[in-house]
Amino acid sequence: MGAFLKKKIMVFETIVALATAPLKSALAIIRVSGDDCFEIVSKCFSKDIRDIKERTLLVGNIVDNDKVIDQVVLCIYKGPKSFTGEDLVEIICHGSVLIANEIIELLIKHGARYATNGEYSSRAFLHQKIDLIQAEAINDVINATTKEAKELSILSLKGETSKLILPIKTKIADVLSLIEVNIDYPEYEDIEVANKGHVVDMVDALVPLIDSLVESGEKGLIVKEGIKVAIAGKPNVGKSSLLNALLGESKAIVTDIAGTTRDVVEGEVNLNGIVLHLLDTAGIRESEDKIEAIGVNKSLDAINKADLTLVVLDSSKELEEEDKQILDLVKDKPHLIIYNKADKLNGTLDKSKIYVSALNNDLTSLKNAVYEKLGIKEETFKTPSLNNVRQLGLLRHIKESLLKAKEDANNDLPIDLVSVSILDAYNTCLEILGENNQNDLSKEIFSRFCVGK
Ligand SMILES: Nc1nc2c(ncn2[C@@H]2O[C@H](COP(=O)(O)OP(=O)(O)OP(=O)(O)O)[C@@H](O)[C@H]2O)c(=O)[nH]1
Ligand SMILES: [Mg+2]
Repeated sequence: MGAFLKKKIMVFETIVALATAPLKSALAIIRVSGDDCFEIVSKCFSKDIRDIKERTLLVGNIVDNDKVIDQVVLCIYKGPKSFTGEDLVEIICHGSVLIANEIIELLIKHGARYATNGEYSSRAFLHQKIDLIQAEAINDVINATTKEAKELSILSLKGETSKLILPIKTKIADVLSLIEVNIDYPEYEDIEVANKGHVVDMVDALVPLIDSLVESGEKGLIVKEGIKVAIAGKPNVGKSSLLNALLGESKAIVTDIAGTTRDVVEGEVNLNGIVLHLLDTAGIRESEDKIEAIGVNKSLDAINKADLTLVVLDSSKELEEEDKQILDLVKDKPHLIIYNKADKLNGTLDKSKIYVSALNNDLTSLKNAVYEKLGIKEETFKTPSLNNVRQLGLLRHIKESLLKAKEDANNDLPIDLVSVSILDAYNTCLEILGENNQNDLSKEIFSRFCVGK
């Protein structure tokens, strides 16, 4: 009865979508997955695949009644041994958009429906083929714009990232199980009494671990998504020249007239694996000119939105009041001070300052400084990390819950009340992985103690 009900409730409609880009190419792949996959494909294929039990490749024709639409290869995966965990067929057809659309329409006519975004991955997650971190990683692999971001996402896809949360989950479960067993089975005298020390020790051990995971996650996020960098300064210091030099193309207009740039000019550059989303801004100064004043406001806005601001100064001139005002504006935000026009200087340069020459394309010290500022090292690219906003937010939540539990324990609250925050931290660990928390803790308890043997 139970299995019957489950089957009735969990109906997985058969979905279809083009897995490759909708462009003219040698081949295209159409994916079909779901409860009636083999049934539906059989209605449009020259062979009956309904009884296939093993992974198989078949050559044949896609047919609409007597009309042959294309000669194709079917990759047939019998669930649960498939990406989605369901019966799945990949139809490899000729790479014409017309043919692919015709096949998809035919499958829809026979009962499939077009898949929504990410539905194959969500099916894989629902059938526990992958956890939530791996599902998110699929998207990251597809969207990666640098080799480094792709490699980092592959680590998550392989499950390396999911492993990071396990020691935390286990340590929390140890203490939580002890508390639960104390409360639920007071008659078991040989079980250690859960006390404040257990909680404090656990929290003290886990907080540094969580802090380091947050730190590496934030760096991973930078590798994956890059950072927004505003180039700011007073007029004529060489901001647009710097943008152009970093991009390796003449994107922004450069003249010797102060106030050349009005709108924000954007560009993207891959700096040894980190994507910098650059925003060249209008020179900041008081201006009576209406258009320039609007440009200056946009500059201030760009500085506010940026993850890092490069404040550009003209190293061949004395610092002026306008430079000081801009430096004051960014003093509490991440910034680097860049001394441009170094080609005009004679004599030795101050090693503690970042000198560049946008004119001569001499930017090495700037590139190194950006790397140093972000704390990115070679190993960042190879270290698995919980590196998306959802995962980082949940990690921070675990820390807060644990600190609350420690505070409650130190205030000598009864242990069952202290356990409320610990349970919250535990459930948040499960949430990171997308696990169902219904029976998880009782499994933990039974696996740790001999209760109910
Ligand atoms: N010698 C030298 N001249 C430079 C350098 N960088 C820029 N310049 C010159 O400085 C002048 C101003 O350059 P821009 O890049 O337009 O300066 P900007 O800061 O964007 O100016 P606004 O858009 O007006 O705010 C131009 O004549 C550039 O050729 C440099 O590194 N060395
Ligand atoms: Mg400019």
